[in-house]
Amino acid sequence: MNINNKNTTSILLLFISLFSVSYFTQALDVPKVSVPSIIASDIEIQKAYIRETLPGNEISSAYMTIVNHSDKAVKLVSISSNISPRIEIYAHVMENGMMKMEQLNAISVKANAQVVLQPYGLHLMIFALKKGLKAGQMVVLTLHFADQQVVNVTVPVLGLSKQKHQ
Ligand SMILES: [Cu+2]
Repeated sequence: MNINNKNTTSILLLFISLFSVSYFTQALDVPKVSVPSIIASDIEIQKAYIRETLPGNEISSAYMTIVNHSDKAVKLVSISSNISPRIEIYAHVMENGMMKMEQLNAISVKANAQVVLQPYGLHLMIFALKKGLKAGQMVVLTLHFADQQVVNVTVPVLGLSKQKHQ
């Protein structure tokens, strides 16, 4: 999936989603800890967050920007965490005018480039949560890349429950 070809609409969506994230970050009761960007080797994870779950809901989603500072492409192939046995990569695609979710095997990030995981775009689905996720909680996600690189990122849970996932 080539997400470097951004058209005006996707740039607008990106702007709106960045705006919403900072709006929610300010408006909601997010813990006053600074969340540093995690740098392991040449891969940097920025602006990561996970959605709070609604009561009784075992599904959430996670968003972040994956920055590749190296001059080789990197590929995110799997994600693990102690909160869930099943975290998968999805994209939203338009099909006959309908937005659909489609599972992907990996996310490639070109050399010296970045890929944004965001609402209505690429994202991680977290299934079969062992416990509900509450705003303010911190969750460790382990990102496994194709070249054996592993990046652990500590991600805040944000209270975005006013937005439905799909
Ligand atoms: Cu999804």
